[in-house]
Amino acid sequence: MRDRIAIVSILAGLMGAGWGSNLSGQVNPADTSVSAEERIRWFRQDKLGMFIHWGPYSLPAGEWKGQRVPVGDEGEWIMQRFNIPVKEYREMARRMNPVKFNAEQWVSLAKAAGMKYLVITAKHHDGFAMYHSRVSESNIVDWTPFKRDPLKELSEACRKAGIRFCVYYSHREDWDHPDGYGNNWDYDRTKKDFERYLEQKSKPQVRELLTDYGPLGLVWFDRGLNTPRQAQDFVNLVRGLQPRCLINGRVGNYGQELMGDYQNMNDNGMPTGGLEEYWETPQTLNTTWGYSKFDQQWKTAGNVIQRLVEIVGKGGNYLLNIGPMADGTIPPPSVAVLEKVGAWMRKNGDSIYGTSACPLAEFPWGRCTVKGEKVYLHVFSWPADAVLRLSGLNNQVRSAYLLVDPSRELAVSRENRVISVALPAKSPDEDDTVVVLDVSGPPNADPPLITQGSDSAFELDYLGAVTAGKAVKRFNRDGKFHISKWTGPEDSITWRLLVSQAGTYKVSIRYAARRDWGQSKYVVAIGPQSLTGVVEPTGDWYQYKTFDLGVVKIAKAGEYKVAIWPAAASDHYLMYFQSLALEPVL
Ligand code: FHN
Repeated sequence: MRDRIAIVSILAGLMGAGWGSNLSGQVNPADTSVSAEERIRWFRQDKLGMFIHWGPYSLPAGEWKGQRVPVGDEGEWIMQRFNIPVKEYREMARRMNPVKFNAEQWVSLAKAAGMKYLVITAKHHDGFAMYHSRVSESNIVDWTPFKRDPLKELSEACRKAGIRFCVYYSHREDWDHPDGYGNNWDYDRTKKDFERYLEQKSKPQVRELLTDYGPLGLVWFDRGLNTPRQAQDFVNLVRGLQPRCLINGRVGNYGQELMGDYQNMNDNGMPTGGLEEYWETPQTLNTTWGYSKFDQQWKTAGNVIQRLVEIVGKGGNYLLNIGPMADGTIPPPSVAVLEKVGAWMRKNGDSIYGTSACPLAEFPWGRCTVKGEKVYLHVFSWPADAVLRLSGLNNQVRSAYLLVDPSRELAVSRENRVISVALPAKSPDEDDTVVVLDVSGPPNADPPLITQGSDSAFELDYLGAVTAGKAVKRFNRDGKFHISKWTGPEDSITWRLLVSQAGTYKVSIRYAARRDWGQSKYVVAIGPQSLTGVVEPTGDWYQYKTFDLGVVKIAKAGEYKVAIWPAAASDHYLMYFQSLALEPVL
């Protein structure tokens, strides 16, 4: 389908990026008592959290009646993998007696590793509550000889240590409750009343957690719900009882608009770069979340440090998981890795906490983070000639030094656009040595100059784009990235293009637009020329389609600016923009 073409003038207002989330892509309603920005402040500062998967599944530890959960698969899914009947699973859970559990030790390990928040499985998919629930007898206090409430003890230890206490809650999946999602081996799927499960167990348990454990940093929901309305109920429940408590992105359905306070990457996921909304990636220290006696595929401290830097350098948070054993022991290899990470964090934490995404492109030798007037260069591979080179930074460099040795200044020179820093001959830290550049003003860089591909075409997507106004680069929870939240002419996306081949180019745009977003007009400006498109609905949520926009003539080679913006203000997003293609017409 061909969109309407018209010549219009170019306009692209620049304003600060906007944040927030809502259910439908309609413009956000006014916030309630605590603003979204206020709520998420600690999360932006803290960057690193401890995730803990702990429940009755830690007892079989990856083995059930001689059958093994293969290494690489998830030990906490053992009940579902071997279709263990609820009755048998509950009998097994009776033996859970974590006499070695020591809340203060767990919390002090998190603290020593530089972690600032702790998220523990209050109930995983097996339906067993690791706290004293009055809603279901299937809980560690009433069902096991342990009789203690580990969440109570952990919440108190966290408070004492200044760590934010948070809970994971599996709100959809529940293999114990007859109406919960997922157990179709004990219960007939066709007879299930999922709403009844939500009302009888899921919501009352979330209410207990929000009522009995003091202020929670966040409730970490998992695997989404079936409808936006169901998810909104959980959002309202949390907001009503603890307005300061964060809600992660998985509260809502995966294929739908974000409803929580921030996005979660897929498990162990990593964006290519440059997201402009808050996000967090959960990752586990080996390959299972819950303890498995077979899984010895431990990440090294170096892996964890570099991963942390990469995530923080792209603007995200890192939630790193451990799977304690059934008796409450944290596997010694996890302890060893976390202690090493902690040793690095004690020396280099300034380059992580409170930093934001690096405005520069990725370097072959490492990554960067920024804070105030400082650029932290994280060197993973020490240059053979001991000279660190970087380009693209517009600021003047006042001084450079190693974060671990601020008294010794490093020589800096600049030739054309390349800054060189003279390093010591040997790397002081093989995992990551941090070089600090003290710069004039907030660090800034030119947007990347996009060059033509081998077929002479341009594919312009979120990566090289510069957003302005409310337009935001986002993760769509289906594993793809797009730009949205733009509603008016002041919200724009721009790119810098280096055209080496003059000629005629066919222009096409790829986006998703909800059914009620049709008829909105938008402008695509390519140098001095522009085209106007009319949004065509593509279906519900993230069904991306490509539309031809027409052709433009580029008379001579050179640098051009390409921009897109909504032609008029509206009360909904323009589209979920994915890419703009320019293909030469031969
Ligand atoms: O199914 C779970 C899995 O067991 C684990 O809890 C992870 C952690 O992010 N979340 C789910 C899968 O995405």
